[in-house]
Amino acid sequence: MTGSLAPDQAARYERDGLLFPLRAFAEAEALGLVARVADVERRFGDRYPVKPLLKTYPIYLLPFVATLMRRPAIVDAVESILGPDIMVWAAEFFIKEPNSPKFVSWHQDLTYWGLSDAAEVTAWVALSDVTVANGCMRMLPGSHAGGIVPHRDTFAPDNILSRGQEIADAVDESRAVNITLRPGEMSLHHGRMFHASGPNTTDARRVGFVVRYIAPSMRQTVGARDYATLVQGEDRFGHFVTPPPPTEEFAPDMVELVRKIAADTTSYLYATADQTGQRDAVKTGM
Ligand SMILES: O=C(O)CCC(=O)C(=O)O
Repeated sequence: MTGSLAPDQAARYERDGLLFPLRAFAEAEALGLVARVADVERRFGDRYPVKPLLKTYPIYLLPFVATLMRRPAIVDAVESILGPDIMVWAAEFFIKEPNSPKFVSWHQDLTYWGLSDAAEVTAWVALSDVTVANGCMRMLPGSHAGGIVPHRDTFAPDNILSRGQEIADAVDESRAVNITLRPGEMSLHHGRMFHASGPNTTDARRVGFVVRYIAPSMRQTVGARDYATLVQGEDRFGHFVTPPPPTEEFAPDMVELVRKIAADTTSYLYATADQTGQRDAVKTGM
């Protein structure tokens, strides 16, 4: 396999379903991005529900995000796992506000995405310092090796996940690893990895830049249409619609496009939801 991971790192990823810490950005750049995200919120917050949009569709609204997801330090590591042809299915800013009770319950990412296979890897890049106290992710090494286990929806108010989904059976947390990261470091995790994260008990924001990379052979099996952007190599399948990259911040036509994408993706993200009333507001706030 090509890419930047050393053979022992690639073997560890295959065995554990996770790998960290790897350097994605310099520390100063990562901290600068925390400020940049806050600046976007300040400038557009009176016109758009910026926070949910940063959580769901920043790659279509902010040119700098469309650039960040192509950074060789990230994509080259992903290449060692997915091979040379790589698309971005989604990217999001995962923010936990200071002293926030918001948490993420134990779940497996691929449970609700309607994708045909497991050729997916998440790069979770810490922009701020990410610690146990501010709600780092916790993962269960090796849990990716089984299938998708049953989940149930809770729609718990403090759960950040779109439907408050959680693994239905008890998770053996005694084996969990805390994914603590310095600004600019990243972890990689498999789409079937059992993972969760706790509240932010500190006075500072916890900010993660999270990119979901897939192989172009993946397909949407539940929704009618799905979206992804080629960031390296070739797409020999054409399974995804590729929107144009954003050329300016929050361009009105791209905001419209995001509304359409949100409507399309809601059909698979909530296809089996126990409650459906909160859908659109939960996803984009629009
Ligand atoms: O950022 C978090 O706390 C959780 C992120 C997560 O669940 C994911 O990236 O799959």
